[in-house]
Parts: sequence; structure tokens; C-alpha cells
Amino acid sequence: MASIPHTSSSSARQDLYRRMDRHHTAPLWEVLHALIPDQPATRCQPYLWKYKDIRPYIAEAGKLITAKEAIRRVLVLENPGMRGESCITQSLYAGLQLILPGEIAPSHRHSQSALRFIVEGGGAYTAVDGERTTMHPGDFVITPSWTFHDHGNQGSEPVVWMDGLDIRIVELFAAQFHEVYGEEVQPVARSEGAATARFGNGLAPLGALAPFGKTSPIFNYPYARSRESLEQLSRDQDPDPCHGWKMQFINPLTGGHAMPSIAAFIQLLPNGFTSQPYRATDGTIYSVVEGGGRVSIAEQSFEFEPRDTFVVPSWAPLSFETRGETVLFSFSDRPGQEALGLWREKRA
Ligand code: 1HN
Repeated sequence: MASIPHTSSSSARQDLYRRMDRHHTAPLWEVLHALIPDQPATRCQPYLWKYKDIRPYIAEAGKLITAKEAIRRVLVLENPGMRGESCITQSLYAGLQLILPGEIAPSHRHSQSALRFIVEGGGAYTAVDGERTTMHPGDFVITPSWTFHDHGNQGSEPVVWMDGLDIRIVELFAAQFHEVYGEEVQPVARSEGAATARFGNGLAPLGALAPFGKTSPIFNYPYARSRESLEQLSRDQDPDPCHGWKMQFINPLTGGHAMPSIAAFIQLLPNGFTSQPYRATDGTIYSVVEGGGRVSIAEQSFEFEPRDTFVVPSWAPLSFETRGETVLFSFSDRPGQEALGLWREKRA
């Protein structure tokens, strides 16, 4: 039999590691288990941000800095397990942005894609590549990658929305680009509603190219229409035991997710509903639109009411108990996981 090298002593190993280290090499066997854990390991923790608690800080920020000076006046929702990293899950960023009547958030573009979910107030607009859309609570609005965008509030009330961006995903690929537009506000090139007229009525102009590449050509999915779809769906079929009635926002040109890096969903849960536990590998951010109740996420549970935001880490068992008919908006990094063949789900 060939001789088997006897196990070297711990100090001999440490000595080897020190010498290896100087040459920028390291022993895999010391880190192998941490590199490929048996199941999802994440620094993302379950958490719920109570809107009532944060709203006063948003208002105070509104007095201390203008939207113009801040560029974007946003309170970043920092996951408790990743403080200082500007992220709500390991892959996604979320924040609450305030724009006051008369204010402008200047035009720029970046390779990161963004979504807006309107939480409070109406009448502000966002402009994307020459087209403005007026936003109302519950609207899901997309800023596609590398499109110039600016926001303005021509209404009479403060407007707050949740931003969701794929910042960490773009950073992982080191594919970040950013450019400031020459002027504060980009010129309006089309009438309001043009994108919906062209692509949002089950129609598309003959021979039309996708104006935003892999992102949906519809950039505002109004709440009135999402709510109507949920209502109608709930009349004709039983709720799913885990999700209630849940729908995904789609790109009408592909039938796939509305954004290439972020999936967005809207769901209705009946009053007094206790959902079956569910887990999936896409860590998900929820914004409460209507109703309320209690959500259990892994070992923790939180009371929720409209305008609260909560985060469910990858693979954390999730279940709901509702008080009142409840509507939840949510978004996650599911499209990337699906594209790579990684996405998994499990029902209890
Ligand atoms: C951004 O451009 C917006 O355009 C919001 O409203 C939040 C967070 C980080 C980087 C860019 C916006 C952002 C952002």
C-alpha cells in the first residue's frame, strides 16, 4: 500500500497557511462548509418597518434637505443583519422617498433598474425617457435600466413611495454606470398615457421594438387595475392556501416578469385567513396596501398595517393571519434565480 501522509500538526498547518498567505493563496478545506452550506445562509434578517414610526423622520428630512440638494431624498431601509450596507436583502435595495409639492428630483440615468411603489399621497409624476406618468397610492412604476428619469410633485400633498433597486446585483457583476442629464428636467416627448396606449391594452403597434429592451414597455401599472383583477379573481376561484390570490406583474411583450432583475407581485388575502407556511429562495420585500394582521417569518412575528414594509429572507418560512381583507405588494430577485436555474420553493 502507498504510504498515507500522517496528519500534520495544527502548528505545521498554521505555518503553511502563513507562508501561503503571502502568495495570496488560502486553504479551501478551512472554508469549504461555509462556501457551500446545506441550505440558504444569509445575513438578511426578518424585519418590519412600521410606517408610523418612520413617517416623522421622513417629514423631518423634508424640512432639513430639499429633494434637489439630496438628489433623491430617501430613508434607506437597512436590514438589521447588514447595517451600513444600504440593502434590505443581500441582492436588493429598498428605501422610502419623499417629494414635497413643488419639488423636483433631477434627471439622471443608471444601469441599476428601479421600481416605485406609491405608499402615500398622489399627484407626483415620474418621467422616463420623455414620458411622464402621474402616480397614485398602490401604483407600481418601473424605471428601466439606463433610462433618464426625474420626478416632480405638481400636486398639493407630500408623496412617499418605496424604491426598490437591483443595486447589489449590478454591483456583483461590476456593471454599474451612472450619468447626469444636462438639465434638471428632461423634455416631455410624448403625451401622458402613451406607453399604456401602445402596450397596455392587449395591443402593440405593428413592428414595434421593445422600447426598454428586457424591461416591460408599460412603466405604470395603476393600482385601480391591479385591485380590479384581484377582486375579479377572488370571485371565481378559491384562494391558494399559501398565497391567497396572488398575481405577478408581467411584461406584455414576453409574458415574463415586468423587469429582468426584479419580480413584482400583488396579492389579496381574505379576512380571517390563516395561510399555510411557505418558503422560497427569493428573499422578498412586502409593502402593505390594505387590511392588516400578523405575519410570521422564521422564528419572528410582526403585526402589520397599511404602509408598513417587511422583509422575508431567502428560505424563511412565511405565514399570514389576516384581520380584514388584505392586499400586499411584494418584490424579489426571482427573475435572476430563475434564469440561472436556482429558484426553489416549498410548501409546508
Ligand atoms: C435613484 O436613482 C432613485 O431615481 C431612488 O428615484 C433611489 C437609490 C440608490 C441609487 C439611485 C430615483 C436610489 C437611486
